[in-house]
Amino acid sequence: MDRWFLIRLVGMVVGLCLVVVLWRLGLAVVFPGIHANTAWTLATLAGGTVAAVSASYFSERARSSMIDVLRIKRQHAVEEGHFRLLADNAVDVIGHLRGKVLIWVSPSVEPAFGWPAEQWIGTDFTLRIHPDDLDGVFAALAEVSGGKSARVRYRIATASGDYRWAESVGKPYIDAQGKTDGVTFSTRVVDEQVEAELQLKAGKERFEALIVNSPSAISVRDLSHRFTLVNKAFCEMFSQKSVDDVIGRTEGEVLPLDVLERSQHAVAGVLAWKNCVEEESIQRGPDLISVMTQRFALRGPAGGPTAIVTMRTDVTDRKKALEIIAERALWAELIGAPNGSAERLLVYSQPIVDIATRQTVEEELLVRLRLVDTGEILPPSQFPGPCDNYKLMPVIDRYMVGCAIELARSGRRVSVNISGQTISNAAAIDEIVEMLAAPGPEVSGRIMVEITESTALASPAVGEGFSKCMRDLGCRIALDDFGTGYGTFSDLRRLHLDTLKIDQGFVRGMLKDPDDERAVKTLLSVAKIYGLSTIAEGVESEAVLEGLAELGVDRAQGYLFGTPKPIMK
Ligand code: G
Ligand code: MN
Repeated sequence: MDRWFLIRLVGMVVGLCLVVVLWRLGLAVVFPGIHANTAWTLATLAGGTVAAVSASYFSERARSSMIDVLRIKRQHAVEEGHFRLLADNAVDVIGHLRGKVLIWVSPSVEPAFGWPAEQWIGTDFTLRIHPDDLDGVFAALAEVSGGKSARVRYRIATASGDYRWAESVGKPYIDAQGKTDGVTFSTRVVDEQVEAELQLKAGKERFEALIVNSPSAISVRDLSHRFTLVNKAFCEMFSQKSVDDVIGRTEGEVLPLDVLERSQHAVAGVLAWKNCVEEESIQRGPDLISVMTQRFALRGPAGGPTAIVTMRTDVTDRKKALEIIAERALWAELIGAPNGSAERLLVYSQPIVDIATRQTVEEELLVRLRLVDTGEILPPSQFPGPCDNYKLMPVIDRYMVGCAIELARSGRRVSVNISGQTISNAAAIDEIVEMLAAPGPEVSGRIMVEITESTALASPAVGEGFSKCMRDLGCRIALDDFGTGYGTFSDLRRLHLDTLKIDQGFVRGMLKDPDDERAVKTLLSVAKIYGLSTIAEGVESEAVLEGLAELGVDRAQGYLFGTPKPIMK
């Protein structure tokens, strides 16, 4: 029995008495002659009736308010059931935090982090958070205590000893009385999302590193012609101070006029999905460079263009290389190399005379190039193409060795020059060795191979190997232009030489210049020490020949005996 019921009961008794007394007084006033007993009886009857009517009225009201209470209670029960159902089956972890202590958490905490809910409830939640993430969580909690809702991403320790990424949304918990009581939160595991985001970030970083370090000039501009991204190579190509300096400016403010015009023209094509690759010439500092320019549009999800990417690659060197290849092919054709006919290469020869007998004992084969157009005949020093740039000397030397073999077969003693390019080309040497080996030692014994001092000693091992190879084949080896290089005598010893050819620079002036004479004498003494025969080159006068005879030089070559002439077969 509650208090309200007692109060209501007392109220009703007092009310009934009051009503009866009022009726009694009322009857006495209306009917002054009424008998007292009759008046009390009537008053009691009337009061009873009022009491009955009001009691029935009030009990009806009480009943309906009772129904309301029951209805609300039932509704609460349903709602609570719903809530339990949700809480028990939620994928997200939901909970209630008071201060740092977890006062309730949904059972879904167990599949998410590994311990059953009971082991979470009543514990300090912050102890389970990765130390590096605590600041973020506290900041979020502070925001919630300020009445707002907050979202935070952090790592939670799991029963298996590692951490999982979680994302929580929290808001103040308002109780039935409207008071704030801690924080309610909903948490979901976002490991996969975090992993994907990290990968995306790493991918983005790699992409940016590629752009920054690319040797191509890369620029991205938006649809209002403003640069949103450029790299260092771009700044270098267009003489801009820095990347930051360019970003935000328009193409018109950065690019030279001619480049700008081409860009504007090309963009129309890019937007129309055209494949845009073109060659540009760009003034870069004092140089005009060749650039290959590629452009494409970046497009949004619906396919509309959002930006234009331009990549410019400096292909000047590549272009030069291609030009060299083309020119080499032209020269190769000029000397007749491709079909082996070599009709433009001429073979000249110059006699080499024994000083004692004045007899021609052998001849040096000298190559000449006849220019088909003009008929001009050039010595090797004027073959700029094949000799210097285009590495065609092996082709020429092979041809000359072929001629030497042919002449040697017919009994002539010949001397043939082999260039440095050929000696350092293993394939060319293999071919020459094969050629010289074929006719046998009788023929190769009539052939002398000339290599210059600088060629032979450029790579001593290669020179040594080559000279040994030639000697094994039965050829003799002469060191050409002797005295012009910087080889030491011991270097020379390793070269398996037979003959030293004293350079014409010393011979021609030896009667006038005592230095030249001394040089000739020195070179001769070297030859004597090593037991090598000698040939003096560039002998143009009788007087020089006499001088050489006195010094004891073995053979001589020069205009005195004849200029180089086409070989007579
Ligand atoms: O380095 P080598 O000996 O291979 O050089 C021979 C070159 O010297 C030939 O091209 C030839 O034309 C040139 N030559 C040959 N004899 C003489 C000469 O007596 N005087 C001059 N000035 N040049 C000569
Ligand atoms: Mn020579």
